[in-house]
Amino acid sequence: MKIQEEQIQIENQKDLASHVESLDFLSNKLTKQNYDVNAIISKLADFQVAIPSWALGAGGTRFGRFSYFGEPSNLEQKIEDVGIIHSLTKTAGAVSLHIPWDVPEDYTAIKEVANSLDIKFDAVNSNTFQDQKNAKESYKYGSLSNVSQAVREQAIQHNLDVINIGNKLGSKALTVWLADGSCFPGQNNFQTAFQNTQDSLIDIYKGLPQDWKMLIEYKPYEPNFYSTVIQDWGASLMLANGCGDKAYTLVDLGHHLPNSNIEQIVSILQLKGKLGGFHFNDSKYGDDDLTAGSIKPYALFLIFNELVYGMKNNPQNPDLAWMIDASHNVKDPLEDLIQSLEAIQESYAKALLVDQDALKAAQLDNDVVKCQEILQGAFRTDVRPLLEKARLLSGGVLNPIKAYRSLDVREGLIRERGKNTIATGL
Ligand code: LRH
Ligand code: MN
Repeated sequence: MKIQEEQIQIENQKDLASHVESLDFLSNKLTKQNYDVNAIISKLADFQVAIPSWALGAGGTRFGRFSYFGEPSNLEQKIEDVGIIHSLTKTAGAVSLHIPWDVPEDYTAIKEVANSLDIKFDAVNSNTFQDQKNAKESYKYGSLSNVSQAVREQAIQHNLDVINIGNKLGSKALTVWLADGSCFPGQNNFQTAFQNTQDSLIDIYKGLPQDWKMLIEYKPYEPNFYSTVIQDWGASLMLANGCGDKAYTLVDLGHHLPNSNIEQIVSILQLKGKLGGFHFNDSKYGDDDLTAGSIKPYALFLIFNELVYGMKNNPQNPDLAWMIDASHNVKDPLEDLIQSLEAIQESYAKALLVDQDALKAAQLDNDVVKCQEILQGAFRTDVRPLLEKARLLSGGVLNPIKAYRSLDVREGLIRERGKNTIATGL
């Protein structure tokens, strides 16, 4: 399924008048406050977030999985679905593959499909948290940290194979997330597990092409429930420093213990030039992988406020990898991803309205009330007309969810694919 340009035009005609009215009102207000509205809109239009290839079907938990009919049953259909999201939002111009869930059968064909939909290949993800059929070694007791050298070598080779696959697709980064850890006290020697992981990551790092990055993702628990080798940003940072300049920390928003100050973590990683990228989602309790901005929108805004500050003041930190990592138990996967994109863009737009110089001056005056007024003034601004304009200028739709439904996209996918297709992934 491909959404045609004339369908986009017809959908936009429905909302154009109200859009122009609200944009004029907001632009006049912001221009009076010396904001460069067009500069903000072009930053939003340039801001592309990668869609996870493992989140285009219905997710599930150990308690059950409820299918969403018309799911993509191969990589080509997954990229078509990313194409649908991108043609509506114009902010999803990349896909992040997970190996072996998404090994291309025909590289030329898959690159042609992606090119035709203006989709790039972002970071590729290795998977040493599941045993593959006829694999010689098991990852039951860990992979890169495993006490068995044979298991570690199998896991290292898998990561080198993933780099090779990504290289053929034009990807420039490897994301490593390890489930490695323990479920009971005494099960692991923490130092041995950490040192094995460091040595294994260094072996993988040696296979990293010159212009690639290694993104080391941390997580406090699950599937291990007593210790996780790469449990937090500190462990990831130490391992990245142990590898070298091309290794960075990846922040998955759901991978923090309750009430963690993620914006502070993001700020300091940027200061140290070691922030590599994000897995955007939201959560109330654990790694719930819910829609970004659906539970803690102010927290997402505060993270983007630190990112905007960092993008201006921390040239030592590289361009970031922007990716979503979510799982859909009760929503249409494509609608869920569209809502995440909207929340991410909205948080970025609001953060671009923070007068960083005024905030800095208020901080130097210890004028705590004024600091909050500056932040919340930006957060309380309805920036949606700016997002709409960015989409319009990029050839997208003013209201993606409304268009997705009025174009009956899900019904169209079910007509094309039937009701029994299951997408690979979580
Ligand atoms: C682990 C994680 C990691 C992926 C997986 C699909 O919780 O966030 O990024 O490999 O989800
Ligand atoms: Mn993740």
